[in-house]
Amino acid sequence: MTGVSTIAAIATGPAAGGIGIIRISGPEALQTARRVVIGLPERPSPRHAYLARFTDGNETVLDEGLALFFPGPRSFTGDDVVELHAHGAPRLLSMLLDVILRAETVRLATPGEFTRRAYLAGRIDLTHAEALADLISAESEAQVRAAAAQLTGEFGERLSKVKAPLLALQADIEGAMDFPEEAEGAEKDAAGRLSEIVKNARSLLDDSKRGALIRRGARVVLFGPVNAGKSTLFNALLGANRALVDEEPGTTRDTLEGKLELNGLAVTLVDTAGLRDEPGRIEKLGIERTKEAVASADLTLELVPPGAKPTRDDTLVVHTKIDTVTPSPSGRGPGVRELSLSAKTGEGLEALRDELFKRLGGTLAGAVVSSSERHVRALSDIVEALERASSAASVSTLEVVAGEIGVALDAIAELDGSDARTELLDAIFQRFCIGK
Ligand SMILES: Nc1nc2c(ncn2[C@@H]2O[C@H](COP(=O)(O)OP(=O)(O)OP(=O)(O)O)[C@@H](O)[C@H]2O)c(=O)[nH]1
Ligand SMILES: [Mg+2]
Repeated sequence: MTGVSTIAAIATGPAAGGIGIIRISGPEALQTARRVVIGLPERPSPRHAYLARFTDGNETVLDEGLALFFPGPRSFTGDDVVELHAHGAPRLLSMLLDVILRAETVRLATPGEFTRRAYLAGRIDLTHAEALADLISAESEAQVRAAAAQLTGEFGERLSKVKAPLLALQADIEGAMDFPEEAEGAEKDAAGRLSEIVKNARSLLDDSKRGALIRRGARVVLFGPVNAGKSTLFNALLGANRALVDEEPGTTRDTLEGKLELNGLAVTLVDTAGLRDEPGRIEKLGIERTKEAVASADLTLELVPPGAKPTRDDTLVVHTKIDTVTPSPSGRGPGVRELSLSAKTGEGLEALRDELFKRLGGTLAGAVVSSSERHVRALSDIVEALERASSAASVSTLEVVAGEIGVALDAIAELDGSDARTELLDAIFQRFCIGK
């Protein structure tokens, strides 16, 4: 016996639907399935869809559907797997699962346990498992695409283009340290080889950052003086009357969030309390929140009403209420794009949407290779260690260079799961739901 337990769970969502799937994985999968299935032959053909009847464990038939047998090791989890495709009635599925779980050798799967087994069996790697979790929780088209890009393994491929030459370099340096008479020129060569590796790591980091932004969605904050037209623009972009609008300055006191999708990119839009010199007590609290919102933004729009001037140079400037003035937006120098619009008439709104998409998503279908915040953090560590190794290569000893490369290699090992710690695994697989 393998010692692996047999697990079972409902693999489809909790709502009623056309089809509901119960998945059983482990050495007892087939025997267990027979508790509720009539119609599976003694030796079912692999991956064949058998017309089956599902019972209450006694003789009473409850439903009709399909039963499939995926013998290990060529199954998703690497164990024997049986899938029962019944109708998607939540009550029916839980009755069938109850009967299955009454078998002593079977227990309910924990969240993500099927995928965890697939990883442990070497069926998928860690980045693949995370991509699956992302795909399951994707809310926008761009999120689906980012997860898919990761699923195809492009990320792992590009990571290995950093890892392999780095391992080779480390081996050379250690050789040179052990045999100093041959070390001549190794330092010089190390710098050159490192700079190529750093370049690849950095570009992977940049692409992953963009992917992570797509995954969690971008935060766009509306910022500006009272009465600039923030709430009016907020409502116009959301296409709904979410925020109160009034000619009285200081209408908005709390931050307000709304979600929209820009050509498939998920965006959280944040309306904030307007700024002014002598705010009331509550308004002051609101302005504190405005500052926090701006600090957490991926992009801040500074709304400038007619007659006023932009105050920051890290924002996208939007001149408002152009229906009330003959346009003469103040420039910020060549090359800096400023927009003008009227949230009231809708003029300039399309150009704003285009500009937002350009700044946030760029070319979505392009070089998105990963969508994970974990990857971004790990890659930042890798790039930093490699940069330290690079500068050490020109001013310091080989030992120091080797030390920094070692740090980078450890971070890479953690990233691709070749040295994954248990708590890291827990954190990743807990993001799944039961049955996945
Ligand atoms: N003509 C015109 N009026 C506008 C436009 N946008 C907003 N307004 C008016 O300007 C006033 C203030 O608009 P709000 O959207 O509440 O401005 P705000 O920036 O949210 O103001 P606070 O919440 O007080 O900071 C309201 O009377 C709006 O109807 C516009 O594009 N054209
Ligand atoms: Mg407002």
